[in-house]
Order: sequence, then C-alpha cells, then structure tokens
Amino acid sequence: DDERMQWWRDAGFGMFIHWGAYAVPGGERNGEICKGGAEWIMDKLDYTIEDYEKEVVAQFNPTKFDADAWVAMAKDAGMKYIVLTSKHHDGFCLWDSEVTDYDIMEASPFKRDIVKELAEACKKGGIKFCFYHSIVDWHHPEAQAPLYPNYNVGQKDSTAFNPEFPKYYENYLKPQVRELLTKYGDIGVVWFDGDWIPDYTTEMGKEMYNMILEMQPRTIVNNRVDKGRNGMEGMDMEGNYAGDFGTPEQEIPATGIDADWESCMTMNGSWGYKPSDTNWKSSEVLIQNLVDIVSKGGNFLLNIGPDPQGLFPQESVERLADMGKWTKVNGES
Ligand code: FUL
Repeated sequence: DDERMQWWRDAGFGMFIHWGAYAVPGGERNGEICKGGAEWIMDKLDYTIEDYEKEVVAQFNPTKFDADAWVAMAKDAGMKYIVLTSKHHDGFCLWDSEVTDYDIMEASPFKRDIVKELAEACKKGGIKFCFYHSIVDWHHPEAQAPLYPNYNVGQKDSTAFNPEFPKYYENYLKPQVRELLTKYGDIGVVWFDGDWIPDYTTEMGKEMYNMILEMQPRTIVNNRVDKGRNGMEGMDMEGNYAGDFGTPEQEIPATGIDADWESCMTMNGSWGYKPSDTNWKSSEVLIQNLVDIVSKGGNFLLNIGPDPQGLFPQESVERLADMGKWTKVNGES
C-alpha cells in the first residue's frame, strides 16, 4: 500500500479541472447569477432536463481546447497530476461513453473525446492523469433525474431517494468507471463525489473500490468512494470505510490529519467557470497555502474552471505562472 501511495505522497501538488457544459452559462441564466459553484447551475437556477440539454449541453463547443497546452501549464506550475471531471452532477460525460448518448460525442457539437485527449497529453508530458466522477447524476432516470426539478436533490434535501438507484449503480455508474479504467491508460487517482445521497450505500462504496483495484491495482481512490468522510475533512481511521485519502474541501486542516489527505481549493469561489466571481486569491496566498499544506503532510489540489471555449481564465494562467516561479526555485518540481 505504501508503495502504491508513494508517487502521490511525493507529488504534493496537483491540478483539479472542473469542466463541463456548465461552462457555457458560467453561473448566469437570464441575468440571474447562481450562488456558489457555477457547476451547480442546473440545480441552483432550476433548469428542467430539457432546457439544460438545449441551452447548455447542445451549446458546448470548446474549439480552443488544447490538451497539451493545459498539461504544459500544470507542469510549469510544479503540478504532478491532473484530475479532470469526467462527469459532474449534471450527468454530462466528457468522453465517448458506451452506456449513454449524453456525452461529448452525441449530445454536443464538439465530438472530440476530451478525456482521451487529456489522458494522452498527460502521458506524453509525463504527469499522471486522474478523473473525478460524480455518483450523483441529475440526468439519469434511475438516479436523481425524476426527483428533479420538483425539489432540489443536492445539499438541500438529503432525504431525496430513488428506489431505482441500485440499477443505475450496477448498469451505468460501474460500467462508466470500468470504461474510464480500460480505455484511457493508467489512471493515477479516481476521485469520487456525491457520496452524501442516501441512495448510495457503504456496500456500494466498498464494491466500487474493490472493482477499481482489481482493474488497476495501482490506482488511488479518494474517501468519497464510500460514506466515511464525516463532513469535509474526515477520514475514517477504523477501517470501516473504503478510500485511500481524506478530502478537506476549501480548507486546510489546522494540524494536519493522521492519514493521507489532500486539500482541494478554488482560485476564486467557484469550481466551474464563473466570470462574475472576481474574488481571486492572490498568488502569494496560493503559494502560502501550498507550503502550509505540504508542510503538514498533505497534497494541494488546486482548481481551474476553463471557459466554454476551452481556455483557462487569464487570472488562473497568471497565478499558475507565479506558482511555477516559486516551485522551481524551491525545489517542488
Ligand atoms: C463538491 C461538489 O458538489 C462541488 O461541485 C465540487 O465538485 C467539489 C470538489 O465537491 O462536493
């Protein structure tokens, strides 16, 4: 296990990329700006599934996407791995999925397998490719779709339940994770999210974890694969839950955690592209965060929310470059 974790422990610094069709509205619909993360816009601004498909997914055509350029920026910043959202809560898939048409090949005009291009660019660039995958799925009829949009199924109603969910788990979620572990080479980390819904059980989490390690024995899986995270920074230490590392979100634990952990954080206040949020952390603060986290034994997973054309926001590009100057001088890379 130590051997499996070694590259990740040594890595210290990685790039989170929250990208999907939600970059198109960028947190804004008919002049209204959604609160919090712009990747939640479908829930926050009450899209119907139909409207979201038409107004958002069908408009996603990021012709300026250049995977090699993304990898180069990550590497220059001193980052050793990239975690891309293969699917966020909205259910739209960034790769050519065999189990759905709600993907980049069929539901959007772009028709390029984004996961494939980024996985290949990472391989070429010598950094680890990883993916984030949402358990929550607002589009799938056996997951959260029928609960939508009558009431919000996210953090607002934690009792929202779909008795069909085990079918989604078996015939959709698991096959998707299998595809991603088969078609895109070595996967560094599988980063789950959406573990909080009552439909998802600890049995499912353990089964998922074991399935991943059977397929790729060296892959590392975050604690949100199971139900043991106890709030944002918890990590079950008794071995009751599956998962290899804790995931404090938007915070740095005061004294570190007695386990492997990774703080994930945004540069402004949103994971997904949100131009109305201009509350950017300074490069100084971001460098301080990196030092604080690494000195406490954690990893820093710093987020980028690329725009609908496929470009990193200029503010992010500048901050990455500043961090690169620091990591080069200070031996992080
Ligand atoms: C959260 C999600 O709901 C956010 O949208 C984001 O992906 C963050 C990293 O995890 O739980």
